[in-house]
Amino acid sequence: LQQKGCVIWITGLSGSGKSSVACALSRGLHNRGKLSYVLDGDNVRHGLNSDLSFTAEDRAENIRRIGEVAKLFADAGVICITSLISPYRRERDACRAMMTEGNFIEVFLDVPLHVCEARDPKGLYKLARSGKIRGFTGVDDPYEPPLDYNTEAKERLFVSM
Ligand code: GGZ
Repeated sequence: LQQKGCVIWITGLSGSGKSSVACALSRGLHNRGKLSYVLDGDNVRHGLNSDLSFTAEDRAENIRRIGEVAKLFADAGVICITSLISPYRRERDACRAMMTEGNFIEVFLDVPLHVCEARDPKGLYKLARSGKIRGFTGVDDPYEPPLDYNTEAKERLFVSM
């Protein structure tokens, strides 16, 4: 396998399109003969992270574990694409710090809350607004966007979709 592994870390609100972008990216890489693997927060929460809730502590642990697994994939030469909200800057930075410089690419899907909320693919925002779900990211739980992200790269990603 002539390929250097890395982590492409996609972060953003629920409904911002993380899973879709991850899937499209993985397909694009496959078409170019590159081996990739998607770690999706929602999926991993059914298995490895089924013991975790959405408290701040458990979200931090969710991010940490997915970071560790992503590093294993990258060490094995795979392009590991993660798609979880990962709302905390500190935990995302800790994942970056585990990796060799340049092998961790953070991609922020900068989609305004009102757009995510209008999409509401699973009806979760509606439940959060009516108080049936508490601690929903963007509604009554925090999301910390990356600082100093490269808007040019954001546009490139947008164009290539
Ligand atoms: C945010 C929640 C919540 C709460 C359930 N807050 O859009 P989805 O539905 O399919 O993906 C979301 C997913 C978030 O899990 P993550 O592992 O990505 O989150 S984190 O990184 O913060 O640990 C959403 C659904 O689970 N979901 N309850 N309270 N999203």
